[in-house]
Order: sequence, then C-alpha cells, then structure tokens
Amino acid sequence: MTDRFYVTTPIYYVNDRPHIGHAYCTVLADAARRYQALCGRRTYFVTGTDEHGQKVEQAAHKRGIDPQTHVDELHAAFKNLWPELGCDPDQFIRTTEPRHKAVVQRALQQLWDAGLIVAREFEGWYSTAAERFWTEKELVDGKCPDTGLPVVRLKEKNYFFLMSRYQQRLIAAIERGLQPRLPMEQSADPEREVLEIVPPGRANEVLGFLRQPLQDLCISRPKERLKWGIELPFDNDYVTYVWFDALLNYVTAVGGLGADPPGAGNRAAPAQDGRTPFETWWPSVTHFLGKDILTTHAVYWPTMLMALGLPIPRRMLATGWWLIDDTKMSKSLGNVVSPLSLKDKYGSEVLRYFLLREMPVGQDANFSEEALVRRNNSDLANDLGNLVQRVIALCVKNFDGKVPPPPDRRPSAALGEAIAYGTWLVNGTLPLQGSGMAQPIVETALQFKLHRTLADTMQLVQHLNGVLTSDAPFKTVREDKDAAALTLYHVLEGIRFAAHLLSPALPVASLEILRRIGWAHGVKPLAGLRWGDLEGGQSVVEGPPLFPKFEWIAPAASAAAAAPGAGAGAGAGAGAGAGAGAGAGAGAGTGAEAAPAAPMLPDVDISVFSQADLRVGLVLSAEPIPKSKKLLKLQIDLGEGQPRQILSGIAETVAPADLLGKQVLVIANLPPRLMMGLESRGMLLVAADAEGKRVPLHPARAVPNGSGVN
Ligand code: ME8
Repeated sequence: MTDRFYVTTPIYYVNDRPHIGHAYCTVLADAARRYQALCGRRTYFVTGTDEHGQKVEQAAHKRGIDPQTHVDELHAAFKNLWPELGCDPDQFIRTTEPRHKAVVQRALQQLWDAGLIVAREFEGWYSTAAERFWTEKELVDGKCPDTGLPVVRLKEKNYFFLMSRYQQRLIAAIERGLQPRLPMEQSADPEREVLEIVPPGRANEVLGFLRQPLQDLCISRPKERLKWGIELPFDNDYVTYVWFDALLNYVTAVGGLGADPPGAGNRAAPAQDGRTPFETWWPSVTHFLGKDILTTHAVYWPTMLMALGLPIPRRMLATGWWLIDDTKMSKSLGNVVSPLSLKDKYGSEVLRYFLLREMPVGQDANFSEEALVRRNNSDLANDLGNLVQRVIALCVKNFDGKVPPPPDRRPSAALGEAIAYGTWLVNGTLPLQGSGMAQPIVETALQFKLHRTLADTMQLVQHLNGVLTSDAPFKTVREDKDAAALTLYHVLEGIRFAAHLLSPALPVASLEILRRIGWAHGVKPLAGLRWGDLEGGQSVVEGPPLFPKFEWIAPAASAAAAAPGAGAGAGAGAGAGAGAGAGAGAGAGTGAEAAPAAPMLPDVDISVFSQADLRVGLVLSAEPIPKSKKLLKLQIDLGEGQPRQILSGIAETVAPADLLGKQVLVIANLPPRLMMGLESRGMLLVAADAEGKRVPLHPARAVPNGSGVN
C-alpha cells in the first residue's frame, strides 16, 4: 500500500459563483485528505478553476467584458471560498496559467506526431449549449439530450483523438478495479493497471456505457465558433475542446509533461525518495468528482493518458448531488444555495459537519437549512458541546480546574464499554460486543465513508454522555471522590479521542476542545493515540459554548401558511399540526403529546400473526427518490446473500444518513410491489408519530442480519 495520497476536486467552471454542490466536493476532499494524514499518509491536495470554453466565453460576453478579465475576477470567488470553509488545498490551479497551456499543447503535439489525433470531415447535430455534436440517434425529440435546446446541422473539418483504440484496455482496468481489497500501487504494465471507481455501482454504469462501441473524441473547435481556448499547436484555426484542456490540470499540478511548478501562494508538490514530484504523486491519485462528470473522467481521461504513455489514475470517487425538493441544485436552474451565506450564519465548522454527516458518500441527498439546524442542535450543541462543557465544569468545581489523575480502580460497566469502544474505533480490529454496526475509523475513513466515520465517532460521544448519566460523578464526588475522578478522567480521554476523530470535519473546534481539556499537543496521527496519555494535573479551561444552538425559523411563506398563532417553532415538526396547539413541539420522541390512539382491532389467533415472516435487516444504503416527498429507497441485508430493495414512506421522519448501518424490522414475505416505478420487496415496520408520520423501529441491540422477530 502506498503511503502517499494525492487528491483532486473537479476544477470548477468560472461561469458563475460557487454553490453548495461545489462546496461539498471540496469539503469532502479536504476532510478525506485530513483523515489520510491522520492515518499517517503523506498527502497533496489540488483544486482550481476551469477557465476556457464556451460556457465561460458566453458568461464573459453576457457581462460585456473580455474573457480574461472575467476569469481573473471570477476565479477569486472560488479561490477565496476554500479557506472560509476551512479547506486547505496545497494548490489552486487555473487552466489559463501559461504553464498549463504549455502542457496541453505538448500533449496535443505528442498525440498528433504519434498519429493518435487525426483530421476528419465531420457532419452532425451541434448543440451550442452543450458544446458538442450529437448523432441523429442520440437526439431526444430532435433536440439536445443534455439541455433540451435546439441543435443545428453542421459540417466541418475537426480533429479527433483515436479514443476507440483503448476501449478494451479501459474495460479491463475498470473490471480489475472492482476486485475487493486492491493494493493502492498502480501497475506500469497495461495488462495489470487498475482503475477503481467508487462506489462500485458507478463502475458498473461506466462498464455499461463501454458495452456500446466507443466513438473517437472530437478534440477541436474551429475558432469561428469558439475563440476562448488553447490553440492547437498544429493548426492555429482551432482551439482544443475544453475537457481535453481541463483534465490535464491533474498532471500539470504535480509537474507532469514538463510542467513548471505553481506560482506564489501555492505549496508545490514535494519530490520524495529521489523521484520527481510527478513520479512521487502520480498515479497514486484519487479524483473526487460529481456523478455527472464521471464519463469524462472515467473514459476520456484514462484513454488520453494511455495514448500519452502515462499511467492512468488509480481511483475516482463519484459523489451524488445535493437536491432541492428532489431536483438537482444547479446554476442553470437558479435554485442554488450559497455556501458563504450559510457559513456566515452558522460558521464553517457547522456547515462542514452537516455536509459530511448528512450525505452518504456517493448518494444524493436533499438539502435543507432546517436539517442543518437540526444536525447542529442535536449532534454538535447537545451531544458534543454539552458533554465538554459539563465535564470541564465538574473538574473546575471539584478538582481545582485540573484533569483528575485516574485512581487505580475498576471502571463501571458503562465506562468500561465506552473505553473499549473508543480504543477499538481508533486502534482495533477486534469484534466488540455492543459496538453496533460501527467499524474502526481507519476502515470507514480510508474507504471514504466519511458519513459513517462521523456517525461512529458520535456514537462514542453518546457513550460518554451515557456514562456521565449512569456513573453520576456530580453525585459520587460527595462521598467517593475517587469514583468521580475515575469517571471524569476517562470521559476526558474519550473526548480527546473523539476530538481527534472529528478533527478532519471540525479542524478548528477539535483543537479548541483539546485545548480546553488540557491536552497541549494538538492533533496527533492515530497510530500514536493511546488511551491513558492525557496527563492528570493539567489545567482544563472553561469557555463559551462550543456550538451555540440555533432556532429554525421557517421561511415567511410557510410560516404564514401555518396555523394562526402557531409560530415557526423549533424542532422537527415545524408544521400546522392539527390540534397540536401553539409551538410545533420541542423535538419529537417523547410521545408526550400523543394523538389519540386508534381503536384496537379485534383479537386474532396467533397463527395469523405467525404467517408474517418478520426479520431483522441491516440498512446498507438509503437514498431519497426523486419526485417523492415520502419514500426512501433502501438496500437491506436480510442475511440472504443479496441485499433487498425496499421502499419505505419514512422520508419525512428520518434522514437517509441516519439509517445507514442501522438494523430495522422488515416483513419479508410480502409479494413484490411497484412504487414510483421501482420494485419494493418487503415492508419496514414503523410506528406512527403524533402527526401520523412513519418512524422506523430498531432492535434494542445488534443481532445477526436475518434474525427472526416474534
Ligand atoms: O463540470 N450537488 O465544472 P462545474 C453536488 N469544469 N455536486 C454538484 C452539484 C450539486 N447540486 N452541482 C454541481 C465542471 N456539482 C468541469 C469539471 S474537471 C477536470 C472539470 C458538481 O463547475 C459537479 O457534479 O460545472 C461537478 O463535480 C462539480 O460540481 C463541478 O461542476
């Protein structure tokens, strides 16, 4: 396994301002890089802007300015955003930099000299908006399939990269990438090279695409149609296709194809072990990108590299989309959410935590500010912030503001479990009773399942809160100070572990937590993290709440629609719940204001009940279904070898990310049913809340998947 990790984000078009979809990909790459560093890898992180092509040229024309002035202004909106969101890329690359233009021209010349780019007379349907030709068959109702806009018939000479030659080699590399547990080294041998696409479902999509004959790629645009691009070195009437230019940024950034190092303000890729920077970092690269640009990355890019005689990227991770009301958030639809305004309102750490925790990596998720507020209030303010505050206050009151040295005593059962869980998360591979479905951090984080990493870490925080409640050091301190010291010491140790594990998501807050609990050494690599290293006698520091709570105020329109006088209310409900009275209920879950129970059904014989095959299953994936407010699509492991797809109407009461890795109860022997055009093979058992919305049920502790329920 290589100890180096080179991570890239897409380079963003500078045709508009950044939105939360862009922010997600960069925050995810930043956090993934920090986890890799925490696990001891050397890392290099590149992001940047894609500044050529028709979209950018049109955006500049719209503003009545020349494209260079436009990109010089707009790239800053991206470049300046990343530090605001706590992201720390080593390099911000722009495709208009002279060193990148030189790389693109060198690549074009090399392929032209090798006969791998050829001139052809070409006739087809051209879409100005999508900036590409389509075949007759590809058109939808005679219009561009991407944009739905009209196309024009064009005949012109163009230059083609002979991409089709590499089809079989590419298929073989992607198929190799589907094998489990691959080493990260890339082979120089084309017979053994690997392209791993995460999640594997996306690899199968690309393989599906590659089952059709692969066309050669048109890599030129005549200057009459597009001036804003990099000129072909062998025909100055043409510029190159923006994707041919953009993809090469990943090589330019680390000094490939003779690229100069980046300019001031960047950290150039370091050379190691007598290798050049390019040999050091390429091809142990992971490209992060949105699922909409997977084909360009997984097909165009590796075949370009094959033709250039360079190793192909080792791995790509395709993220899902942030949706607004089940529709993709995008600049063209005008439904974008600004990351800066959210950051200004809630702070960058809350925004980072929300983005990373809420979206299961690789799947779509609906964005809502209300969900962000809920996440902040429950996970960060209540669970984490209050825990730190309470423990420090107890140390200040009872132990002179110091970390109490741990007396040599047996911890309580609850404390013992918390210690075992915390050490296992960091160091362990041992199966652990009561660990639920959690996995050690190195496994989830290095597989980029960061939503799981955070969920598992918050479970440690919940364990520690449970210990404070059950061991009650605030009471025991009066008659048995040692017992209280033992509890507080280990809860502080747990907090130290949690702060380390959360540091990639919460880089600033984690350091502040460590400072407050008397740990002066900052964040250490996980390999050096040992339970018991926190020294007794260090001073703890009180401070203002780490994560203030926010009240969710519904937008004016929905508030007006709510019951008169009901107010916007905090918490989950925020609706005009009939008969719920004023205030939309401070958090569901207590069942205190239950709706009148439905009348009981008449008695039945037990044999009626036992005809239903009830099972426990593990939720492997959960995602919203476009155009459905209520349904979630779940893949559930019922111990049958193959997971089952089950659709359940629980989208209003539970976020998909909260279901992942949890066990649920399923009626397994119902006939398959079609809902929203999708098959559902079984039904989740749910309880109805006060508003009649469905709340899934979980077993009180983990049992084997497929266990019967009676
Ligand atoms: O495609 N949710 O740039 P881009 C999640 N310049 N991700 C989203 C999103 C959403 N709602 N909307 C957009 C380009 N994205 C090219 C890349 S790389 C060599 C060239 C993601 O600014 C989108 O999926 O249009 C893509 O990964 C990224 O933002 C850049 O989009």
